[in-house]
Amino acid sequence: MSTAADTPAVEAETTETTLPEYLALRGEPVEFRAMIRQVTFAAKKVAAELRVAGLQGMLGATGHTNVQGETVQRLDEYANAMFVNNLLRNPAISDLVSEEIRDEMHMARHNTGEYALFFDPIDGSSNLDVNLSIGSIFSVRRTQHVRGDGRTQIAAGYVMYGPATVCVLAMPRHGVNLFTYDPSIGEFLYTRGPLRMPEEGSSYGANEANYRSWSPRVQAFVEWLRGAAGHSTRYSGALVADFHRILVKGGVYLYPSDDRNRNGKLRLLYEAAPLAFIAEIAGGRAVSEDSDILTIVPREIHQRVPLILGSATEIDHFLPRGGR
Ligand code: AHM
Ligand code: MG
Repeated sequence: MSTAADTPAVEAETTETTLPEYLALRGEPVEFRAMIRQVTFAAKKVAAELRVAGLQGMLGATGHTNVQGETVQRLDEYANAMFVNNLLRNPAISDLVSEEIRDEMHMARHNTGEYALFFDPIDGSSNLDVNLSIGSIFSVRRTQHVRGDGRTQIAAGYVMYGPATVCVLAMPRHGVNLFTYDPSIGEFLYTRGPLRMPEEGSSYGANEANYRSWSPRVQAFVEWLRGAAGHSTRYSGALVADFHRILVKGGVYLYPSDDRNRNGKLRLLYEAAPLAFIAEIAGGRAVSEDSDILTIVPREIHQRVPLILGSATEIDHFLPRGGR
């Protein structure tokens, strides 16, 4: 008969724990671990390609536009293929939704798969040709919740390709944890967590060229940030990079609606909702102009939403009294 003394203690993660080992230690099912391994495999290929893209003629546009009418960069296409080709092999995934693909991919041969995966293979594409930080965003749901609101996500994360390549993974049971890619061994290693977003920050990020076409409410909010709140501006052109700053240091990111982007610019399912999910688990919050991002039920897979995302203090200030 075994006794408590025979039960091995649950090993705690260290900076030598790889991401797959971390998920195994936390008791995540093998199918889920395989899916995250495939996501990070695609991200490792993207990170490797980014380092040599300028030498291999992989920068610049492909000459076509995607379903959103945006110019597709060569690396958008490469990253999308990396994600799709890897994930297609996983029988646990029955649905894929990508920023770069017009329709949801339902894998008929994987009809019993339990997961749906949403992703933006390259977020911040305008930074590609100038060698600045970009990211990949992903979100996992159970298949039956493909069209559910953001609270049906079971995990979300991103990989940021900056001076270091890092993966942030959020799961309600384990919080938000950070892994750093060590290219010498080809692994993402546990670095720290669970992360808490500071209650208040000292910077905000927005494309202020759009200021004149923002609503008076958004303009007043930005005036408060610049004035009474004493915030500085930090805007990189890549949502993942701007969000990562806010996750670590606090603050607020906003892409509200404007004359060109009547419903905002960012897409609900693979940009706004995953980052809102990560923010909420870390103690922050995300709203569209009038509702909580995580309560929005999508009407279509590439739907856009206004997004205001960040620390509790800043979001509280933005919301009318009843929404706090
Ligand atoms: P992308 O996924 O096609 O690159 O678009 C999303 C990007 C965000 O990363 C970024 O915050 C925003 O669009 C920048 O938009 P703008 O150039 O209008 O400031
Ligand atoms: Mg994007």
